[in-house]
Amino acid sequence: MQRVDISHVAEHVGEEVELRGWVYNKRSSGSLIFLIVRDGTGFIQAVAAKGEIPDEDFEACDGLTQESSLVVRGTIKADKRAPGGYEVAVTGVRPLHIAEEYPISLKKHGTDFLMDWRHLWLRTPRQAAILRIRHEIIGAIRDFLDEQEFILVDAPILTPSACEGTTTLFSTDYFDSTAYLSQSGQLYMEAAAMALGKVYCFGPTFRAEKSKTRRHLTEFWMVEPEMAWVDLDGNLKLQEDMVSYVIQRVLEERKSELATVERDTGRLRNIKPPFPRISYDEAVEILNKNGVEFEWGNDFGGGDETVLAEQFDSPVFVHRYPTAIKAFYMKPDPQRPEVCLSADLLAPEGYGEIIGGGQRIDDPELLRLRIREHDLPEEAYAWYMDLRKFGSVPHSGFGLGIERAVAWICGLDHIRETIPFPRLLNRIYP
Ligand code: NSS
Repeated sequence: MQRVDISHVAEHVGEEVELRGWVYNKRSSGSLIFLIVRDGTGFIQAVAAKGEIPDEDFEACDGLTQESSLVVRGTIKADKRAPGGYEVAVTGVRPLHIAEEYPISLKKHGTDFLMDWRHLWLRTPRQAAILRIRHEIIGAIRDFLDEQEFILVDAPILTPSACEGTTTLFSTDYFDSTAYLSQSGQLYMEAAAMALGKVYCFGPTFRAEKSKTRRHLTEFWMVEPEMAWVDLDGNLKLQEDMVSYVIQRVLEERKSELATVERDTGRLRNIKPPFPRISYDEAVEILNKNGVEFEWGNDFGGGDETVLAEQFDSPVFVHRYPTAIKAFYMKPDPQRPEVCLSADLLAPEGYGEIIGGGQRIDDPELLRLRIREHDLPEEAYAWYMDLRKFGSVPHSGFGLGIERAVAWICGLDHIRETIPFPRLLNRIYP
């Protein structure tokens, strides 16, 4: 008998097939048992009728509990009333494992409770849909960059130096010395861009964030393109093209998942390049006009980003932040060195910064000065300095936080549902 995935039952109407999966739900009305079976590819109702299947199979069916694993044989029928449009008329059932009492019932639970059972919570339709959308987003980013002839270069996770400031470093013993978990692959991508031109890394990054917010994880995934011979403008162009491509692809390929997470897709549909660009100075004016007390020279908080993003329908770039509040590698604007050639991309609907990036310092003397000003150990950055000693060129890049993008595209309240096993200030289990 042919074994099929639930996602392919439409091709087998009228045939007797075998499905393998888990019991999502069970109801019975005496002589009929209705099972909702899920197999990872979909959900389908399977109906077992007493007298029409062997008694022992009917009894086995009766003994199934929520999340028991099983093999079901039956005939696929098209049925307009059935969710998904198809149903199985059961001809046989073989339980594989009878599940213990399942902690997650189909009623509503609090998020903290569900997070303790995250390893099982992933089985529910909403969580599975989020993971599928995450998969599509990652696939779309990779396809977009590969199509533009970027080369994927893997950055190390254990590093001797900080990229994004020393306050959020996770350190670990490294034999007789100390290593840090990577906050960003950027510095290594700068080396790779000088070797290969256009490159990107995609991997996990770590920050000991003490902030307990809806937007911060301590372990998150980042895609980081880096390009030789590209300035701030070219960098922003790539970002708006990439983000627009990703949105349109998810809208096209993941309609049912977006419906499962109840995403209102109206505002996503209009996202097309170019995105509006405002300077940090203009952003401060907007904040002040909207009654937010904000002084030039500070960094934006989550609330400030929301006010700024609310002024626009699409994501908005904020460029030329004060040099003093940005990372050591940001190139000062030659016209006005107190601001730098950096830009963040703020997502609409209160999702805040999803991309940070900019043009890098290419002058060796200035870079050395900045490393000193930021009190960074020069020895650890000697290799990075070399990139400016041997054929320095203008270059730029950015980092897109995958989880922030997933939260926005799925319309989620909190970043913790965007990653299979979130790592937060107060959570490292499961
Ligand atoms: O600190 S960033 O703004 N920039 C960098 O790390 C650069 N080194 C990237 C580069 O130019 N190659 O972080 C980039 C993005 C940011 O916009 C967020 O989307 C995400 O990384 N990010 C985070 N996501 C989740 N949790 C935390 N804690 C977090 N921190 C940054």
